Amino acid sequence: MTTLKPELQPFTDSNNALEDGAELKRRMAQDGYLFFKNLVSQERVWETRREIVGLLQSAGWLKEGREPMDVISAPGANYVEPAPAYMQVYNELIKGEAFNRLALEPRLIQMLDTLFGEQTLAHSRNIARIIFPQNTLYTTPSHQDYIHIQGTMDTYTAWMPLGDCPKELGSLVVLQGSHRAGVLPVEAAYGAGGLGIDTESLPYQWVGSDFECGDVVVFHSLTVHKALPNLAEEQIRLSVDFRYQPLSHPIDHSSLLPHHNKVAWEEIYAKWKSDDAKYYWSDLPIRYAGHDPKVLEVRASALQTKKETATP
Ligand SMILES: O=C(O)CCC(=O)C(=O)O
Repeated sequence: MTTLKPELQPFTDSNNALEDGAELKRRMAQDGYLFFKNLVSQERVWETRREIVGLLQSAGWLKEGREPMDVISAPGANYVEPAPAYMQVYNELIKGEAFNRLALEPRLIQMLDTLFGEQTLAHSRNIARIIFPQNTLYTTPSHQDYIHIQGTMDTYTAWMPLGDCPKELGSLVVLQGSHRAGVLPVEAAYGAGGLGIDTESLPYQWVGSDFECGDVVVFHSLTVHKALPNLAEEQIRLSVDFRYQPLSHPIDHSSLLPHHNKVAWEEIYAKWKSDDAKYYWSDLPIRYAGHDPKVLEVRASALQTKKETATP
């Protein structure tokens, strides 16, 4: 008899293992993810939201007469990465001091040091998402980050919304245990990354929960994950995704470049109020990785699937 898998189960909260490296490792090895309530300073998350909201407001993307921090989209506004209009705002966004500093939040780094049992290397290619409502075609498809990030497979993504994010606003969900399946085949798809995995026949369970401000999910580079569609009437979903690895492992050089590599670090840092977080990786003993032939092969075969529905 086939047992039907329920669509979505809640994340397991790992706050009770924060001080226990062996237990964090065990859970990560078993489930491919760790979820924490209120790990990151809500004040810092809110500061980052405010920084980004200011840009969206100046760009005319927010509805007039509404509280800007509610991030209500202006009628007809609908922008998707990497369209030029989106990139114009995004290339300003990645200069944000609060945004970049959020990736170095002490409690998050401390948890990662405990998980790794050594110093964490935070990738400096920090990413934010501005996901408009009612644009579900571009919902982030099921994928593994390793295909995009490479370097060591022991790379972990921390995903957090910049405020409360119920599932209906398009939060992130992960396919529990799927990192054990190895590098999976991909095909062209709409949404972030442009490559999707067919998860229909995979024997794993989707897990995900409503996020409150300060909550974070951290997952392995081979863990399949996707976003839920933003089904809100008018609200934009704002979130960030940052990546980390043990310092002793090799990294792909692109992970230390600004996202999309269109803005130089000097431009990013030009208006920052303090210097201590600038080029924080420059004195670290970094090892660089070569390309993984398996990733190149999987990407090449995805090109053959490029069809009408593929991301432009
Ligand atoms: O936030 C999203 O829609 C995509 C995030 C993602 O895929 C990631 O963090 O790897």
